[in-house]
Amino acid sequence: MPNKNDYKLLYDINSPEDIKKLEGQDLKLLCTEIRQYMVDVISKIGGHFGGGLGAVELTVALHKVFNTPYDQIVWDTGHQAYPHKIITGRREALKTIRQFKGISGFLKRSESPYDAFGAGHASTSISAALGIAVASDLLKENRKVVAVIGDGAMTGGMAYEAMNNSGLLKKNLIVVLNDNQMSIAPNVWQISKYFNEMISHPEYNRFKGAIWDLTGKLDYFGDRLRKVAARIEQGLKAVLTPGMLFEALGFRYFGPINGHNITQLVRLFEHVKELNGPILVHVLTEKGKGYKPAENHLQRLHAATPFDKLTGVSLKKGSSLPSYTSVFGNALVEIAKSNDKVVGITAAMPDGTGLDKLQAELPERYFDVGIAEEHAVTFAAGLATQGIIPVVAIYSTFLQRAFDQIIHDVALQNLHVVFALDRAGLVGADGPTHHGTFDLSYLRMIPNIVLMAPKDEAELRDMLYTAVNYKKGPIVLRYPRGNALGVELKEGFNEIEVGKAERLNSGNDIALLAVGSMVDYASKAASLLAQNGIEAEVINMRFIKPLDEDMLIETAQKFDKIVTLEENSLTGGFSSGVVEFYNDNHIKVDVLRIGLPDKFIEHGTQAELHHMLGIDPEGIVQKVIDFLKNKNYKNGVVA
Ligand SMILES: Cc1ncc(C[n+]2csc(CCOP(=O)(O)OP(=O)(O)O)c2C)c(N)n1
Repeated sequence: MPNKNDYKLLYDINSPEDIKKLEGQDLKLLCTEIRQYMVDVISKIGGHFGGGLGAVELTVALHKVFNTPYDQIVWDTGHQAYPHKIITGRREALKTIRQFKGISGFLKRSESPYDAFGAGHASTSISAALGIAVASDLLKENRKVVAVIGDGAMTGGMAYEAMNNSGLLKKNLIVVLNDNQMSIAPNVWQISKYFNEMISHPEYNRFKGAIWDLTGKLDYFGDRLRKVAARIEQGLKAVLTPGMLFEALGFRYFGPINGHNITQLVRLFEHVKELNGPILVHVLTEKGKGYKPAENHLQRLHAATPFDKLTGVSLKKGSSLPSYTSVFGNALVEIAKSNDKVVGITAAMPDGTGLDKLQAELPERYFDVGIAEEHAVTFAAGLATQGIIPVVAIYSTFLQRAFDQIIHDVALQNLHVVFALDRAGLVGADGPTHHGTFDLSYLRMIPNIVLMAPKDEAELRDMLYTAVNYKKGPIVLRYPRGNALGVELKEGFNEIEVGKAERLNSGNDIALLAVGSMVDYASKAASLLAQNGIEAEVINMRFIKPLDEDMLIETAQKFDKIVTLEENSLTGGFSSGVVEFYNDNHIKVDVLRIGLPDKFIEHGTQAELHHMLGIDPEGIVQKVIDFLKNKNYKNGVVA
């Protein structure tokens, strides 16, 4: 952890007010110390890293020039905001970032008045900032509003919807494009190619000297920019700089600017702060800047587990268990090799979803569409109309973006699209913006959809195979973040009968009907209950839709009390389906629903959260014992 004596300035910076007094070399030193502090802390506890390192000067310059928190900075996605947290009163709290009861890894309005808008999912900043700018106008305030958006987030369509609207409304809004040419993986943003072509254009190059003076080499900002700006006004800029696209959308374009030159950034922001209308400042930065191991890392240490400060090498011991993600990625490659109709689609998460394996083995059947989940789904629907079998691999939380596309473009036309939802359930340190706790609810209500969850990695393989061969319509499998159970993986695949549950062990006192990750917990709970003399029957329901109705009827005939278990919101999820079925068929049975309450759940490790919510084996045992004693329950909690 950091030693205060190693720092000259940082420990005197307790709010942006303290930065306003700094100039020249002190600002540079502060930037160096912020990086040093990030390395000191994040090497110990892990966290998002590369994006923040690249945004240090940008962050310091914005807080120096703008009157935050009255003026509002809206960060996109939020993983790059660690420097912002450090200089807005959360230097010490950074040591708790992403930990249970610690500060959030993203922006959070309830955490600080400096967090103008919550973030976690990408491409929201311009829309939110425009809303704030319009409100400022309506309320006759004179706030400055700045959105900071990465080039990765610029692959999300919402950014363009917001820019189009900004051009129309002509409010005072500054968008800073933080362009490091990286998403998590190398970015697929086509416009950056256009920038590069423009920058290497001979006409542009003739003026490059002047622009370069402004952006990199000379530490002043003044007449020269005004001269360039004058040219812009004369309409020449469109052919001389890469800003044409933004100009067409109604923005005045400034850039490209060297995003690591603090002096120039400060001067530029002081200048554009006084201008009216939508402004776009294009800042070139380097992800991982200032920390060699991050600069050299393939993904610029976008997110890191604790690591050795000198080498950047992770200190996390590799697990002997495979992750669900890697089992999925390998299975998809195997299946795709034997079925040439199968393709994989990711929305900017090749490694996170395991699709990097398909990319390596069958690149022509791999598609990274950018941070564009809505497009990914409708793109898949188009493919499916032609008999291609798209496997759309998206985290549960990010698929929320594509709700209408799933209904309107896929399910309504009953197209055979396979959805592989990674990170379903509680994801841990990323917290409420990233928990995948709603998919069973938001998918179960959609006609034509088959919805399933494997109990372990062997079943995941078979479910993927089943889904690819299903052909009758949309089919979804959802599986958790993290390590699988370590069960044996046999060669080849078995098709699972759609809508068929599996009884794992018989018992006489109570039935535990579980889906996905909760099947293992239910089995463990059953063993613990056995030690208390309670015989629990455990059923792996496998399908949330269609439910195995025969199994539900049989179970209700055998037991007075039934427990459902799911790692999803109890509102509208698996248990809702079970209760609806019993109610609609006039079957009287007492059902205890164990799952997630109707609220947003904070961050912490998965184990800490499971324990807090009483959905780990011990918590389940307690609930079952209370249930058998006829205690009243409400939403899985004793009333
Ligand atoms: C809707 C959505 N999809 C996927 C992600 C996962 N994700 C987090 S950061 C990131 C890359 C963002 O790249 P960029 O905006 O350029 O920021 P940088 O990390 O380069 O600073 C992605 C894909 C997300 N946060 N939101």
